[in-house]
Amino acid sequence: MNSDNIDFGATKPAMMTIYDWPTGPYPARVRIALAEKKLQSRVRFGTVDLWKGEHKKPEFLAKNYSGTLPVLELDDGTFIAECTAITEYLDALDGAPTLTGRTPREKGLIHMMSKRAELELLDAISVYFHHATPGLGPDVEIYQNAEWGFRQRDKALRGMHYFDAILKRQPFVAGEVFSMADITVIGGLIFAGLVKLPVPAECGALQAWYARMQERPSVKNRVTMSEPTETPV
Ligand code: GTS
Repeated sequence: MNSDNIDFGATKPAMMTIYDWPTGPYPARVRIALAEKKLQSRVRFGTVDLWKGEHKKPEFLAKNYSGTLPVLELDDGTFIAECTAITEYLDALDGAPTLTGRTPREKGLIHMMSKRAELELLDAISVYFHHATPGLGPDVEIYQNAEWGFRQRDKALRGMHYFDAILKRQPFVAGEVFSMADITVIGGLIFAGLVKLPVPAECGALQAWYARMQERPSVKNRVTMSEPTETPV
């Protein structure tokens, strides 16, 4: 049986490995997706210490050329990096996608909004963290450009206003259902919390949506990865 074929009958399903840092905002995206898909029992986790720069060492770069977390390893030794790609893989495993779109229209909207959440929020905060704050420390942050970092911080704040406007008119980031796009914005707001960049007070819809998202077991239990209980709709 290869990694793509899940046999929930007699054959034991193949195990996967996630290399990540348990409290990281990008790792959170994949951890939330795993829990939403109820795949916790199919994965083991390998910790890569960001603060020691383990993600930039040759051993890890052999798994992911980009030197970033998370990375998924399949039981046949295939490595899949990039949160969007990993989420696509996990969502496709059971043949019943719930996070990346059921119809062509849903797929298009979810991918657009998830990419927008990366560009306008999550990746921008990441640049701010790595360039305009001490980031992961002088041994890891070998090049910093504070001006670029502060520009990206301001971009992220504008992004928060954008997503606030979106969430004023619809319950979820890509429309009527919870999706990968919500998970990407959640990753952005987790990172915003870590770098102490609060959601502006006037972004009430974004704040209310985030409070709702934090009630989801997948979000609440992302660090411990304990099994979910009831997931609110
Ligand atoms: N485009 C990548 C993805 O979507 O997977 C970005 C991944 C990413 O930046 N991951 C962070 C990382 O490796 C992990 S965390 O900061 O969220 O924990 N950062 C380390 C670095 O040096 O960029």
